[in-house]
Amino acid sequence: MGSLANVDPQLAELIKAEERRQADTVKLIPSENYVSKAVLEATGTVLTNKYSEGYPGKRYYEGQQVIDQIETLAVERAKALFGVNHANVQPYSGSPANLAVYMAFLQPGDTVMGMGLPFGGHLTHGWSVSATGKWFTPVRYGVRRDTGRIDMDEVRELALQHRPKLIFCGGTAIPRIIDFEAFASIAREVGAVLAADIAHIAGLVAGGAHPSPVGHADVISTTTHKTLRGPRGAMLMADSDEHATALNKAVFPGLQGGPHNHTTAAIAVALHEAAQPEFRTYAHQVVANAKALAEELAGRGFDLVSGGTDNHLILIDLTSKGVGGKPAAQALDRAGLETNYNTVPFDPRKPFDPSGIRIGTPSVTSRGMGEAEMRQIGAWMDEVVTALAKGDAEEVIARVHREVSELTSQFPTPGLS
Ligand code: DSN
Repeated sequence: MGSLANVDPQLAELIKAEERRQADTVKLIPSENYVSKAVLEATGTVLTNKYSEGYPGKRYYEGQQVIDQIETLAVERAKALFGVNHANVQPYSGSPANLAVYMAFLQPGDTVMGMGLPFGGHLTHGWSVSATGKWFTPVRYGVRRDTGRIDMDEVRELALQHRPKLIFCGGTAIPRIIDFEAFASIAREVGAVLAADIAHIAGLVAGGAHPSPVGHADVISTTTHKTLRGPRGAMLMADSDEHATALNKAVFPGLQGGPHNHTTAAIAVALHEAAQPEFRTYAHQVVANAKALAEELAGRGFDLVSGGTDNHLILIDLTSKGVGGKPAAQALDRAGLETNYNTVPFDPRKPFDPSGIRIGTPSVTSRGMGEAEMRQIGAWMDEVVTALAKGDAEEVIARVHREVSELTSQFPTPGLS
């Protein structure tokens, strides 16, 4: 930070403040993580100076002697880690990666089927405000009201009725195992391309803590910065040459220009880290922690969508607690517990003032916290939410914040401390 502090002390101080905030907070947002110092270092390198439109061995700019090796390394590591034949590490992030899937296999107006956003899907799976919902014809599946789980019978019925060209499985608020095999069988039956969006669970898949879509999905899309613990970026993977060729053309020149080479390098580092035995331990601990936290919350009367979790994520419907998701998330944040408010299935409230909060354990597990800490976090959440419901939370928030600070001071933040 030396030169940054000299050149732009104002910005340097803001970055320091964010470092302190991240260190002092129990980060429970399930799509976030702490990357290692090595990943951070790779991100902040001279690779940002280089244009490399094209792919290794076939570029539109000279001077690719090193960049080609870096991108090839990232691709080979992705292929080895996930056990796929092809990987593209150039998508700028999850949404552009998913757009590339449309560009590769659909024409404007074609039908796409994905999980509705309020049920746990993603904007780019055909939600109305997204280009994917405006420029394509979306069909949406959800979860059963009684179980909070995806209704595979409904998925099949909708697929048979609408004959989508593309089916997305995966999403942003799904606390249960995704049945890739069942989705693949439906996609085959209707002749659709199956895209598994594993952005949330990529690290769990890599670490053997969630079944893999490989061998079931035609295309696998993922961000690299969630459970996979890499830089902000994305990857597309496929087994067949035909699918891979279509995806590559869609990413470049279809949608993007030059890849962000500093990100590619950091992805390569993250993939190397995820291939180590410690990462398997990490992935399984993420799930064990989420289960412990879910159990604590359920025991304290919290209404968990689907009753619990199989992965890193817990979706809480706060209706029975008498508070909305937004005020709860704001109060928890002031107590040092960072969550995000979220719609829950069949939510009668609006997305910007929904009934739920979404939490997860990737970040706290990266700090080395275990089940005992999860139970403590569950207790704090209960204290804050209960006090908020009674309309008298200030004292509790202040006390919990002090206790949270004590806890976070015992668990170093990877990349920062
Ligand atoms: N914004 C991501 C998440 O929080 O799940 C999805 O794109």
